[in-house]
Amino acid sequence: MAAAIRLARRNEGLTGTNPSVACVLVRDDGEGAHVVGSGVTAPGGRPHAEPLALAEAGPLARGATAYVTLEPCAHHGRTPPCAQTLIDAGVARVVTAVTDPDDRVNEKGHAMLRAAGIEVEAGCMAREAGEGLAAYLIQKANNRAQVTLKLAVSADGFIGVKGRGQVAITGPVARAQSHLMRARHHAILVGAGTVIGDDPELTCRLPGLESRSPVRILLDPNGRVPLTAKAVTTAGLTRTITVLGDGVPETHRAALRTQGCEILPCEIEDGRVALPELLEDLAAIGIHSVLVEGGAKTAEALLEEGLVDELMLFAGGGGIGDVAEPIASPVTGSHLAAFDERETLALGEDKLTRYTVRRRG
Ligand code: AOF
Ligand code: ZN
Repeated sequence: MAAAIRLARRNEGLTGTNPSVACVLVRDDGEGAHVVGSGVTAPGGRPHAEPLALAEAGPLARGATAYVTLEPCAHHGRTPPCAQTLIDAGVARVVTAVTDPDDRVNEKGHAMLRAAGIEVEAGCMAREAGEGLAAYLIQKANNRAQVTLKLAVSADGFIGVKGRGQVAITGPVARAQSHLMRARHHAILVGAGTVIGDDPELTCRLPGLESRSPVRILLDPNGRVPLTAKAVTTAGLTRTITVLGDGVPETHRAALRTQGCEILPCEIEDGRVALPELLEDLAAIGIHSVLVEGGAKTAEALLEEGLVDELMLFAGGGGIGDVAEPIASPVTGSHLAAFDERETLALGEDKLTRYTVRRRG
């Protein structure tokens, strides 16, 4: 199952509204267990993982064990149900991690397999697989996009310096890791202040993964982002959505559209974008995961409203606070108390600690 969970990560962000699921087929003919086929949900969401793994295994699927990160589907879509495909291939045992909350499935896949005499073991490594499926599960349960908040914090507790644009806090290995995070999300989101101050490109620039740049979402309730911002001028190359309040004049909207930006209207609360509604609107247009990269106010608002599902804290080795106006990290101890610490990675001179929110109920 651990191998299947790793394989599923490969197409994260590429499968549209369908989750990226993986299936690994293992058999043991007395000489030790070995993999005879594996598959991951194809880009765009179809084919599903199971038929791909079964096609690779061919006749060797008969009598094998299938490890699947999500319960096999039970519905007739464009293809027959995966549970039926596994039955027809003669698989002996099916081990799954997460039950599919889709109404058309939700234990029906498991039931179909059991009714056909297949041994089913559900819930194997459910937590680990659930982290990879978080965008799908949160959209199903809460009807909103999943939120990962990424912050780079200096050794003295700051995330930047006012008026100084992009300040180097972490090194090249951490930067590569953050670009990998971009590739795995449907969208990357920043506030207007970050666009104005840093003029970031917000693309994935890892060699070979350039095509996996996520959609860019610019929160700009008052229409402050200049038409000369890189994220606007390159909207023809990378899909860019500007989130605007009602008060933004039509001339500015038209100019953004001419540059290739899409416009998403938003509700405003206390002068700021109403975030829960925005995340619902994003889910409704098929954007199920959002990586938030700045700035401090957007991060703080998401934390305060309990909308952060995963927190990625990069810790730089050096200090930057020895200047006039350093910007303090918005993450407080009481915010952190709502999260479970998962792991810490060493990335060159820097560290990355990953936290996931403790689910209520
Ligand atoms: C699987 N294996 O690899 C995936 C599954 O529109 P369809 O027909 O592709 O169905 C989408 C649903 O299929 C989706 O909501 C989820 O329930 C399931 N995803 N199931 O057996 C897979 N990606
Ligand atoms: Zn399926």
